[in-house]
Order: sequence, then structure tokens, then C-alpha cells
Amino acid sequence: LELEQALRAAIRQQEFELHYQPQTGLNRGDTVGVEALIRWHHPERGMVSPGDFIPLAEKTGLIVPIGDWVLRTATRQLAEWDRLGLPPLRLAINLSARQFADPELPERILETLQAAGLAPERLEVEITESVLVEDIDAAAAMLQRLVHLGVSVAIDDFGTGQSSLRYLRRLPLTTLKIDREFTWGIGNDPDDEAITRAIIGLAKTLKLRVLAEGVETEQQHAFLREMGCDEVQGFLLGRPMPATQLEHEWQKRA
Ligand code: G
Ligand code: G
Ligand code: MN
Ligand code: NA
Repeated sequence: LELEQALRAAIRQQEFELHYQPQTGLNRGDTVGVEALIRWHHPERGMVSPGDFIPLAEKTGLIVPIGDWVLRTATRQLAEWDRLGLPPLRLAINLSARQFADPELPERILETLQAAGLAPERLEVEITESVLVEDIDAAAAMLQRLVHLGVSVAIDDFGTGQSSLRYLRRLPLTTLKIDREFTWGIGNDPDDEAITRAIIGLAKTLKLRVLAEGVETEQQHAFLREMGCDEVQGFLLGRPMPATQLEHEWQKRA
């Protein structure tokens, strides 16, 4: 209850911040997108990780106003980067089950994109397998509405949820994000390597983009390139960072 009150106050007092983690193409090595990740600077507890408050935000429904803030803040930031002359990045944001079940979600996304002056093609939403499997017909209907807008959809933590391969061909998806649990095994666990290879193959067959999360070593990076993975994300390429730091890193390279 205490945490819930603090979370309500956090919305009013603007204690949230977004960090952005680069998503990099394996062909040319360019940053092609960023994933927005929320951070909470609690006045006394310090930095509270999303793993510790997103579930509560979800349970209490506070995820809806928080999610709106994330969407608004991240799209404004992307528009600002466009003005500054950064390459036209794709923006990925995480959606929780509650947000995904909200029938007003597509309108809200569209309005927010329009307010920021961004084409819907610039946005990718990330959802987990469990969100889809709960009610596959409702999920299919929501995905159709999002895809109709031009927004793309990624399955986050792919391979760790209640993977039903049936939904992969039934649903209009864009991207599979290989969970970092599998990426970490590359180089020391043949099973994880086999799973990673199989997910990449599956994505190719279904004409989906495939991105590996949690890439931390050159060895993982090389393996993923060899396997034909499209994109990578992880500490090797860049940690989640404040917007200003991302700008500085871009200026250094340009
Ligand atoms: O950044 P970090 O590894 O601590 O994130 C932990 C979890 O919190 C991840 O699973 C991520 O998907 C989730 N998360 C981060 N930012 C957001 C957000 O803006 N909205 C939602 N719903 N989840 C988020
Ligand atoms: O579940 P989701 O993919 O949304 O979670 C993203 C989280 O993963 C971010 O909070 C980020 O901090 C974390 N993350 C991203 N790359 C790496 C990595 O290379 N290693 C580790 N340990 N965590 C990572
Ligand atoms: Mn994610
Ligand atoms: Na993930």
C-alpha cells in the first residue's frame, strides 16, 4: 500500500524518467532503433527498477496513466531527435497486459503520434507471449487495429512464455525478440545455441524481423551475425541511457 501511494505521487511529482537502449542492425552495425525503458527516481528509495513497480502498476491500473506518459514522452523525444538530425530511428515501447486490453489504445497511440508529428511506422510496441495467449481472439483483433495504423508489433522475451507456435502464423506480428536467457548461453550451452538458431530460422520462414536481446560479448555477436539474425540489443552495443547521453554518443560518431 505504501508503494502504491508512492507510485501515485510519482506520477504527480514527475519522478519517472525514460532511458533508451540502442537496437543495432547486424549488417551495417548502425543503430536503427531504441527501446524506451522506464526508470523511477524515488525520493528516499533511490532508483526503483521497473521489475519492482510495473507489476504493482499493472495490478492497480496505474500502468494506464504511466503508459500514457511513456508514450507521450518517448514520441516527443523521437521528434526532437529528428529535429536534431539524428537518423530516423524506430521507437520501441513496452506494453503491459492491461494497456493491451484497453480498447482505446489504438486511438491513444494515433493521437500521441500525431501530436508529436511522427508517422505510425516509426513506432513498435513490445508485448509478451502471455499477453497474447490469454485471449488470442481479443489479441488478434487488437493487433489488427494496431497494424492497420501502421504501428509494428514485437514479441518480447520470445521463447520463455507460453509459446504457442499457432499464434505466430495467425497474428500480424513484425518482430521476434529472442530472450536474453538464450543469448547468454551462446558460447557455452549448445542447447541455447540450438534454440537461438531455431528461433532465427522460424522468424526467417515466417518473414519476421528477429532481434537478439542481452548481447554482452563479441562471441555472441559473431554467432548471431553468422546465423543471420537481423538486429541485436545489449550491453555490448549500449546500455539503456538518458536521452542526452544518446545524443552525445551520436555526435561523437557523426
Ligand atoms: O530496464 P529493466 O531491465 O529494469 O526492465 C525490466 C522490465 O520492465 C522489462 O521487462 C521491461 O519490459 C519492463 N519495462 C520497462 N519499461 C517499461 C514501460 O515503460 N512499460 C512497461 N509496461 N514495462 C516496462
Ligand atoms: O523485458 P525487456 O526486454 O523489456 O527488458 C529490457 C531490459 O533488459 C532493460 O531493462 C535492460 O536494462 C536489460 N538489458 C538490456 N540489455 C542487457 C544486457 O546485455 N545484459 C543484461 N544483463 N541486461 C540487459
Ligand atoms: Mn522490451
Ligand atoms: Na525482454
